[in-house]
Amino acid sequence: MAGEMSILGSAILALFLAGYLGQQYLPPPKPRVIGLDLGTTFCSVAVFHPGVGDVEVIGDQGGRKSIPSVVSFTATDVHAGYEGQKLADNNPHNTIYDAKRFIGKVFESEDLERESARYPFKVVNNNGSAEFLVTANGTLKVSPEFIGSRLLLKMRKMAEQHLGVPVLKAVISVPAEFDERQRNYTIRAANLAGLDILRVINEPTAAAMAYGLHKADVSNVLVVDLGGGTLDVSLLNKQGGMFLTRAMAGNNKLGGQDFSQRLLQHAMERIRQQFGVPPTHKEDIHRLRQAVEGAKLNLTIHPSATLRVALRLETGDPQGPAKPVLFQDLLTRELFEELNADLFQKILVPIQTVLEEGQLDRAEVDEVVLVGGSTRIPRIRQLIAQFFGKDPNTSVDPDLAVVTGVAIQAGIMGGAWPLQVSAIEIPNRHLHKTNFK
Ligand SMILES: *[C@@H]1O[C@H](CO)[C@@H](O)[C@H](O)[C@H]1NC(C)=O
Ligand SMILES: *[C@@H]1O[C@H](CO)[C@@H](O)[C@H](O)[C@H]1NC(C)=O
Ligand SMILES: *[C@@H]1O[C@H](CO)[C@@H](O)[C@H](O)[C@H]1NC(C)=O
Ligand SMILES: *[C@@H]1O[C@H](CO)[C@@H](O)[C@H](O)[C@H]1NC(C)=O
Ligand SMILES: CC(=O)N[C@H]1CO[C@H](CO)[C@@H](O)[C@@H]1O
Repeated sequence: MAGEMSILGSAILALFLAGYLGQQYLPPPKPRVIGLDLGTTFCSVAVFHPGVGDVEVIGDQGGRKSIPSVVSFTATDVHAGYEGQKLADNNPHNTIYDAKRFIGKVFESEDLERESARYPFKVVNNNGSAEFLVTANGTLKVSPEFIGSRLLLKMRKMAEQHLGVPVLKAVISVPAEFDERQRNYTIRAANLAGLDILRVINEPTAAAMAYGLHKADVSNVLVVDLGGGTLDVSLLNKQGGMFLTRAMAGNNKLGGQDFSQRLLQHAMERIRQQFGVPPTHKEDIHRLRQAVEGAKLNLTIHPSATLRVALRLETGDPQGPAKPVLFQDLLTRELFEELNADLFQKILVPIQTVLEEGQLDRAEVDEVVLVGGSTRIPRIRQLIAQFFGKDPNTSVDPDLAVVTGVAIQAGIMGGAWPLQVSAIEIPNRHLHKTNFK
């Protein structure tokens, strides 16, 4: 009997050992918790692979690592991401973007009217909450969280297709300034997409985690997030494994599109100088705008870029045909920096404010983290480096820093091995964001 027991015991032990050893050679388990960045203009989804300890950002059908935060309604379907954006020109009244600016927010009716005037689609007031009026398959009112849910559903499907397993759980990021209601409505958007949210994490905290700062020996982290239209600066203080947002400031009217606008104005003036008249055709201005956007991106890598755009100019004779011309102009990085010098300086204003409010000297900031595509601009990096007297952390793609950090948090929540310190946040209930215009 004792012998049998010991044989059985050995067998169990052998099985256990085989299982333990086998684990190291078997493919690691598929991640079951995804990390989501539901941005104002772009969204991304990523997972943490426990085996290799790497974050993988998941692409769409075209392999693109972010999708535009755009949802377009037609009579037969709802299109999210690039498919939605493609419809924007032909279906402007039913193509909703910037929904994040409305989610879970309570508006005074005048504020909402002012906001809605900025958009080609109709925003209506439902007892203080914003709703979008869509006329595709009949007329319907859709909520900002419904728009969010379509984007989240699209990303959930991208993840399921890529991983080959069903995905039901996620971690999601929100701006540090979001109040409890805005957080709740963001969770509701995820629930509508069939996702259970295990944790909501602040965007600047996620960016800090992307750099491994939750594990590093740092106490003060300053996060500069400069996107297409807004600048957000947050001062984080780490105590043990906890991130506390000490101060926030920003400028909700400063971003990449303002820098492009300066370049566009310059190009218009050059056209007037070369041909005597500025372009007036809508399509010409559209193409010029695209060329300028391309040149701006090139100037972050190269010292110069050439604008080359075919235009049809109206030369004064109202009956005469438009004159086809080829506009060519060399742009230098130096010129781009001159045109935007005053705007670039404005970036330092909220940085100074968070330091004052956090009662911290600039020398006490341990790490500076850059988020958002516009922080690729060399002059902006240089200004920030000069201000702090040290280089900012730039090794993570600034467009993917937030989703990378959210995926790390998702990996921790999913019980990924090796276990890591989780970034717990202290709620910033009484903190207010200072905004500059
Ligand atoms: C159009 O609306 C009707 C009524 O609300 C609904 O039953 C139908 O499923 C909708 N069709 C599509 C394609 O969304
Ligand atoms: C409108 O909102 C107020 C305050 O949030 C609430 O008390 C009231 O019940 C709401 N009315 C309707 C019709 O939903
Ligand atoms: C947010 O959701 C929680 C949990 O469902 C609830 O207790 C709380 O009252 C909600 N807060 C707001 C402001 O909606
Ligand atoms: C930007 O760079 C690419 C590749 O170097 C080039 O094909 C394109 O024409 C450039 N665009 C501008 C506006 O300089
Ligand atoms: C240039 C710079 O500051 N690099 C830092 C980025 O963050 C890591 C921590 O993960 C530091 O070790 C680097 O020195």
